[in-house]
Amino acid sequence: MFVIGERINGMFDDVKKGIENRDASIVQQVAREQIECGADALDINVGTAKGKAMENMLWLIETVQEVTDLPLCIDTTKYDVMSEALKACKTPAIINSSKSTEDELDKYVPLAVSNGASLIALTIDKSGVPSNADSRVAMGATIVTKAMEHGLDITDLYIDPVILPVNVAPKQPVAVMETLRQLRLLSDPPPKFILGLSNVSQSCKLRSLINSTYLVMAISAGLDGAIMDPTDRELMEAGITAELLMEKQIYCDDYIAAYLGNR
Ligand code: THG
Repeated sequence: MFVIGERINGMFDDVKKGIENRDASIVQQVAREQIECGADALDINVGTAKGKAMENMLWLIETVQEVTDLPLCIDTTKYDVMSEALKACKTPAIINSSKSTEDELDKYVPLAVSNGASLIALTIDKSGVPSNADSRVAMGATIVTKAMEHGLDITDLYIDPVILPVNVAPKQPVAVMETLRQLRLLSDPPPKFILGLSNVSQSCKLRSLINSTYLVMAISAGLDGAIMDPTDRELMEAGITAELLMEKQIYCDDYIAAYLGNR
């Protein structure tokens, strides 16, 4: 399971304050916690913090890189911010993200190639997130085609079929799983599949339960990883156990410790 820690996001009050006050210790503490709990990469998103997005992003990257050399997953919709952020990353980064319109893919795939970065491409086009699996699968095909056309190694490509909150979009969790099942068969080797997992439970009660149940279901449909909260211990353990049962790990009594120790 590829775990991208979601917590360095200005959407969270502590990180937002950290960015606005240029308080490195808050941000670095959140980074360390996620790494100790098993994050493989860290999402970096300035959210709605006051100030210029470019300056906030470059400060966040510099601050986080003082405590880790894990890959950073640069989460911005602004191309100029993305482009500068990639130059600031010491470890090959993950671009989060491109939509699947041809004009966006024609910009972001070459940006990934020239920076040695990986790319997350969303199944979103001009009309937004599709309501069904078929449109998502069609966009997935466009993404894979564009990656090949511009010479991006398929192992550096992540497709995100985009999950929405179950309380307002009840058909989406099933549609996303159907998309995962179909898109896995599209190429050999397949690209990797990830989700912004916590979207599924936004504004719901029992968030952690919904997140971990859906993580397990999505893993069984072919999910490889998620942008998620690694400090939620039960969530991590559910995901690791799902991978054990999908035969991605050999059983031993201490399989959770073995997983966390062997990353
Ligand atoms: N796909 C990709 N990237 C993404 C997303 C995605 N990046 C952002 C987001 N979606 C994933 N990250 C989060 C981070 C936080 C929350 C949801 C998704 C979240 N935050 C609380 C809320 O909104 O209620 C607010 C903070 C708090 O609890 O204080 O749920 O889908 N590629």
